[in-house]
Formats: sequence, C-alpha cells, structure tokens
Amino acid sequence: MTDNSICTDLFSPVSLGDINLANRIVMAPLTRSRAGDDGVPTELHATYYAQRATAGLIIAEATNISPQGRGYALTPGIWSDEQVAGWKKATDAVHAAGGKIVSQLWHVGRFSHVDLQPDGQAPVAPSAVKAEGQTYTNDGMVDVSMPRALETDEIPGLIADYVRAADNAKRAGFDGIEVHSANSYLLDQFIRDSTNKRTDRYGGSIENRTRLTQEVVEAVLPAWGAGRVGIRLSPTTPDAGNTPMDSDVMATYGHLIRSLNRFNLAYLHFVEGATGGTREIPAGIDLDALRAQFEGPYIGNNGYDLDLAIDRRRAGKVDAVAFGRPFIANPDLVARLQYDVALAQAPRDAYYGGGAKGYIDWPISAS
Ligand code: 8OZ
Repeated sequence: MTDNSICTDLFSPVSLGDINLANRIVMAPLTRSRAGDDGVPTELHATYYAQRATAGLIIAEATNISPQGRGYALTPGIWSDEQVAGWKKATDAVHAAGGKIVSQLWHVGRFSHVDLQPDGQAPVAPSAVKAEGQTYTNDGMVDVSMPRALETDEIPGLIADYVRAADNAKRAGFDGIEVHSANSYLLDQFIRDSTNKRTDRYGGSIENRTRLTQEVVEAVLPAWGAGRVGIRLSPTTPDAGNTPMDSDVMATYGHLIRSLNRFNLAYLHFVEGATGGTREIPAGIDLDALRAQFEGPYIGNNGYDLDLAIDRRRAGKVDAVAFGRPFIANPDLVARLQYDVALAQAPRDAYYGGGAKGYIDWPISAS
C-alpha cells in the first residue's frame, strides 16, 4: 500500500503555538447548519466532530458570539450556558478520540436579516452600507437587511461579547480559539474601505480600520494565552454580493499582519483566493508575500488537494493545510490522503441544514 508519509512531513506532528497537533492536516471551519434556533450544539455535533478527530486540528464551524452576531438560521452560538454545555459534549468526544478542536468566534456584522436579530432590529456594521446577497432564515433565503452603523461607544460592549465567547469556549473544553476576521463578516467589514466609511478611530486610515481586529485579539488573550489563539483572514475574498475587496490589499492586510506579530499568536490562517472558490489571486496581490510578514505558524486553506499540499509544504509556504469540503464525506481524510484511498464526494444538498443524513453517515474507508 502507498504511504505518502515517505515523501512529506504533512502526516507528522507539529505545534501551532501551544497546540500540539498529531499531523499537519487541519479540518477547516465548515458551516453545516445543524443547530436549532437556540444555537445549541447537539449529540449530532459531538458525533460529527469525533468522527473527524484524526485531523491534526479541527477548527469548529463559525460560531456566533452573541445574538447580534447571528446571520444565518441553524448556526451554533457560544453566548449561553446551554450552548457551552452542548459544545462540551463535542469537545469531550473529540478529546476521547485523541483529537484537538478550537472554536471559531464569529460575528456576521451587516450580513444578516432583521428576522435573525434580537427584537427584529437592524444588523450592525461599521457603516450603514447594505450588503448584496441573501442569507438563510427560518422562512428560507432572503435578501440581507440594511444595517445600521455601530456607535463608537458600542465598541467596548462588542469587544466584551468576544471576551465572553472566549471565556465560554474555555469552559466548553476547547483547545483554543480562532478569531474569524475573514470572509467580509464584521471584523473584515471594518478592515475594508469598501465597507468601512467611518470617521472615528475605527475608520479612515489603515491603522484605524485594522484597530478593531487588533483590539478583539488583545482582549481574548488573557483567557487563553497567545499560544492558543489563532486568526483567520481572507484578503482576496469578495463577499456574497461581490462587494469590492479593500482598495489596497497589500498595504491594509500587511499592516494588520505586522501588527499582529506583537502578540505571538498560535497561527495565521489564510483563505488563499476566494473562499470556497478560485485560488486565483487578483493582479498586484501576492498572498505568499503577505503571509511572509507573519512571524508565526501559517495554515493555508482553499481548494487544496494532496499534491498541492505536498508542493506548498515542500516549498516552505505552509506549516499546515486546512481542508474543508473533503472532510464532509471523508471523516478519515487524513488516512485517505496518507494511503491514497479514493475520496468520496458530498452532494451540495448535504452541506447545509437537515439532520444526520449527509452529516454523520459517511463511512470510514475500509482500505
Ligand atoms: C458558508 C455558509 C455560511 C457561512 C464563512 C461562516 O464563510 C461562513 C459561512 C460559510 O466564513
């Protein structure tokens, strides 16, 4: 039988900060929309994540830090005690199976609908600039709502929501947290000049637009220590409505990345290209050059297969590789990659919503 560990160290242990991984294959955060309206993870989540525990690290699905941070029905949260108890079942199951799991802290910002917001209020954003695109509510797909701009004096409360979520992730037994500052959700909306039109200390200059992400990172460190806090960025991902990215990706994200170096975070995690889509990078942008400005470990993600993972690892471009969709239908993806076992393909209708079907019923390979 082929054993690809002969030609790559992807199947060997690595440390990302203080998180020790059995191998360099990471499970990327995947929204699967299996929680109820209360955002409480169930036994299904515990089974699903435990089945995938041979990943060197599981980054659990994006998880709402607050009712206000919610932008899609059926996504889990981490603001209530019931949610913490639900997540504890999942982290216990992953640990019993020998795995590691971190929680991805998420606030969607403007990408929400009034029906998903407390008291039917408008979603919040850096500025009152409406997103194009649709989100999923209990009534199906709907256009996202017009947001309102956050007041400057609301920012401390927002940061406190991140801190509560970080504390709750600890109580829930996670091995660390990942700050979701990608995919044109709230923190990324602050970073980009296409969505941030503010005139206070959180808008205008690059320093100001990257301030909120830095303040959130700094605020969650006491709960965890920097060696258990990672961050995800997607410098070239347009949002659902193809809103332009930042007008100067290299300068803006370069400044942010260099600023993050002072924290000694566990890792930087990039979506390379457009999330869930092309790996092509627009002219004038060099993600590897951006990544190179980060002084800690790096997780590459987006459309990887084994060959690309081996090539980029061999070239010293990545410390670990996050696979997303392949983990849906291949709970034992690490073994399949190592031993060249054919990969199963999940149908798109299994991605979001529903119950056990298409979620926890994918077999482990017999070979
Ligand atoms: C797919 C569907 C809904 C949300 C992201 C959290 O892109 C998501 C997401 C992905 O970061």
